[in-house]
Amino acid sequence: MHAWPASEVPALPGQGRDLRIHDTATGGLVTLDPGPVARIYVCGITPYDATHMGHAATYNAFDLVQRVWLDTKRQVHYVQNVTDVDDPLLERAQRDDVDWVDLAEQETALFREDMTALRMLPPKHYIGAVEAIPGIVPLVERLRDAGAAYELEGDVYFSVESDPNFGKVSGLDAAAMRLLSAERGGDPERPGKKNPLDPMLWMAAREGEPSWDGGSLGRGRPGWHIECVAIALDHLGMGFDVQGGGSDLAFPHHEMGASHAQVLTGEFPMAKAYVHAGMVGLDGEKMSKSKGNLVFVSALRRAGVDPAAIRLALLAHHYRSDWEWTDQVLPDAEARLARWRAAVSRPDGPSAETLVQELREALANDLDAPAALAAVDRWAALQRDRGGSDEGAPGVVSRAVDALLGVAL
Ligand code: 5CA
Ligand code: ZN
Repeated sequence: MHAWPASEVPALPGQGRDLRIHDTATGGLVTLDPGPVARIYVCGITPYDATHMGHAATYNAFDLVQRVWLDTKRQVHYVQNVTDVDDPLLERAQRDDVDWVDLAEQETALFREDMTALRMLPPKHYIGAVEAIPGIVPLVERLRDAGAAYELEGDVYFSVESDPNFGKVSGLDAAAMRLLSAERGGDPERPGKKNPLDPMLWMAAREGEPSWDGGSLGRGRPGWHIECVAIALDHLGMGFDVQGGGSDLAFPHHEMGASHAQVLTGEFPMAKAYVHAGMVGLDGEKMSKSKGNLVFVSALRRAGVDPAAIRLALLAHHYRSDWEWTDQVLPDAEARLARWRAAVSRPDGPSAETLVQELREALANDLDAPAALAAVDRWAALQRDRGGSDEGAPGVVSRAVDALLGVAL
């Protein structure tokens, strides 16, 4: 699958600091020390509806991770999937009486447009679940042959008890896991499972649903967690630096993925840091495709909202906090954008040196984007109130805001 074009990332004078970021698995901050090529996997969309502000906020967080790494003069190897076959997608296609392939293609195309407009850096490998099937089948066979998977009425389940480290990513107790499993795509109530939490690895072909050749598994389609494991291991290998997604992916998705990978490779963890963004809500509820309480990036763009303002609206919230999209978020971001643009549209101004340092420190400190915005606000206020004689400083600020925050002034 093709991704979207990369916007240019200006090189800044000097060098940024190593990223310290919150890791869900250890429950604390870790300083990542990637090699010359940092490796990151971010869970992609299930393309049955348009990109909403919650998705955009999550992808914004992982875009910042990359910008921090690029500023430390590393390269970034970024992989993202598209869950282009799964129950919610098939259900929506049926509800709307459209072909599921067309729906997935349309929504993925719209996602690319949104990501391009928001200046999110593209993954090097953008891989659909369907195209990953030839790599998924052998992994499921290996899990089965290792005794970590079992069959139930033709479906193949992973046995969570085969992994001694099961539970270490999310740190949840069994009762909490069971609740979340039911809410987030699992089937804890299904009779015959060894453990209610066991997730499906391969679903046998169902009447009227798409299916693929699964070798010794028979025809069917892949489970959700093994999809991301197969893609991540294929393109990044074990022990990559960050696996990212929204906090709703910590359990079961990232927990199960780590478990699959542990049994397959004997290693834990699959990612050095499990990084989770908070949930964006609207009217007191998590914004979600199934609830329908959505603010779409594409709708705002169509209404003429500057994508840079949308991006600033996202950046105004710390990636780890849960926050609400209110009527005030966008006007605030637009006003800030206007102040910043006025401040950089002069040939000279206050020195940009401290500001670049503040931006770097803020982002390296668990992606503290609100602190980064506050630093630019201070510089812009100084420029407005007193000006400065540093020739070229506004240009440096403009490039720094672009390189580190993805906002084109
Ligand atoms: N395809 C899977 C991941 S492999 C999936 O979760 N797709 S999704 O379309 O439902 O979500 C895409 C990303 O957006 C995930 O990282 C998810 O955690 C995140 N996300 C979904 N809703 C919100 C929300 N309200 N706030 C913040 N992030 C969200
Ligand atoms: Zn995933």
